[in-house]
Amino acid sequence: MSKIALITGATAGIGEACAHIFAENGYNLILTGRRRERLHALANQLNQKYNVEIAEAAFDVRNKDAVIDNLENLPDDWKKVDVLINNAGLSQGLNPINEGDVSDWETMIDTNIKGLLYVTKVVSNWMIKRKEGHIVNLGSIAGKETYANGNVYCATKHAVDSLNKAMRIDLLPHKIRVTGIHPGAVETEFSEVRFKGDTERAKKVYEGFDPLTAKDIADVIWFTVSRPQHVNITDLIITPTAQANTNLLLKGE
Ligand code: NDP
Ligand code: 8X3
Repeated sequence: MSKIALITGATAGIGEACAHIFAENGYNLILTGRRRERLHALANQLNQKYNVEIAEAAFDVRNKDAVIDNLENLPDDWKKVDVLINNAGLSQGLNPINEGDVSDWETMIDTNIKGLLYVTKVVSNWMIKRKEGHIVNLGSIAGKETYANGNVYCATKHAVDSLNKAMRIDLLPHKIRVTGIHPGAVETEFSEVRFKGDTERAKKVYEGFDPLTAKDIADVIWFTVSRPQHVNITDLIITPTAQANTNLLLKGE
């Protein structure tokens, strides 16, 4: 039986790029995200290209009951998940803390922290039964540093960094590998989502330098997962060459 990877947020960006590279390497996939039609289109595309099986589960990671229902209702064979990629996440807004929109804060906290926890609780228990598995958590350079107006997004990614360490400790007895991936600027739909559909503003974020692509990050994730079983890559920060940290990005050279 082929290995299985469950990818949250597979409808765009890094999650979608992971779906491609894992399918290329023969993994059967459980693809999740809210946009059902995108999941379906991706599954069709991968089915045509690769000899793999794909399960689609459209749900919002913020909805605890929907997470549990969708995952627990998968057929038993699909619960033998080898790799969980906790990728679904987003940023909303870029304002000083006193001007922040409380509903944006709640969206980020509910998605990036609570959603990741709901999925992890279900899938880690499946892995524990089999005494194997690998969990990859998408943190961010924003989880290692804090930048102006990034306040709550940075806080959620610091929480992911902490949970990544916690999972490594708590799941150690069960031989589950846990890896934190912390990208800098990756050109995806991320800034479009942050700026709520303002594509002009989003485009400007990536002007004047070569940003990372979703595939750059998916390649690194695949590298961590494809190491021999006794090797765990605990934590990686990946930036564009033009980026030293969250405050120092060389544009227009
Ligand atoms: P995209 O916006 O391109 O993709 C985000 C994915 O997350 C989409 O598939 C989206 O699916 C899914 N998602 C968002 N909210 C929910 C939700 N409530 N329920 C289920 N799925 C959800 O962004 P990226 O690919 O760039 O981001 C992926 C991860 O990488 C995020 O955790 C992000 O914080 C992190 N990251 C991104 C960086 C960047 O510069 N781009 C840098 C560092 C980290 P749908 O809308 O269909 O639900
Ligand atoms: C996304 C990278 O620097 O825009 O996590 O927050 S940043």
